[in-house]
Amino acid sequence: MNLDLFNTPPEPWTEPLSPGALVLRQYAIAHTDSLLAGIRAIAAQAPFRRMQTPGGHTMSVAMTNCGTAGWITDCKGYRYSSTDPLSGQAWPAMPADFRSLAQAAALAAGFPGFPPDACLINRYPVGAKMALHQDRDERDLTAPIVSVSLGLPATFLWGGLQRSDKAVKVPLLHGDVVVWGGEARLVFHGIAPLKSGQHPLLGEERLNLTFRQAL
Ligand code: MD3
Ligand code: FE
Repeated sequence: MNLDLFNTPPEPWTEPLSPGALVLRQYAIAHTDSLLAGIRAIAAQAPFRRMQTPGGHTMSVAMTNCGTAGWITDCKGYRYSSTDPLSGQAWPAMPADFRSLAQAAALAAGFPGFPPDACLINRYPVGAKMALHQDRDERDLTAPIVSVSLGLPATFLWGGLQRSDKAVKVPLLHGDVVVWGGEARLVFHGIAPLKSGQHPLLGEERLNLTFRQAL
């Protein structure tokens, strides 16, 4: 009989979302402390900032990056840059444990040898959202993207290959990892406005890391 219901953290479990997309529930939970320490150090060098879209809007999500490339947007468009436009300096290096977590998750989802060179870090305060979009600024669209969710829960919107395709809602919780590749790589996706709440470690905030092979 198993009476140890409370002391042992659950093993991660997987939920296929659609062909090419696999949710690894709680896969990052044991790495929470090192991820948060890493993000804190990265943000000390390259602060979170709300970027401008080419259409002239300010994003509700604040962003920073680590790695040899970082995703940016401004009035000139979306792209990867090897330097942080705020400082003119290289982005902070990607911590080795960030890279190995992303690589192990990709392998678990059937994408061996994933070499992420960019990690975009998104910070959502309550009410922040991300409109439906495709990620297509990366050079090699056959490489997957690995995402890690921390803090408050979010409703992920999972659409189709056309912007007009109806989106399915998928809850993403603290510690969940999703690997998006193959047929899922160019699917339209977004995040519904973050609902208010209190996370024991992150308070009124959600963080999301996306690991990419950008260059
Ligand atoms: C599916 N971020 O940064 S993570 C993004 O929670 C982004 O901050 C969301 O969409 C967030 O571009 C969603 C899940 C995600 C990330 C990238 C994808 C899903 C994806 C790329 C292709 C397909
Ligand atoms: Fe995206």
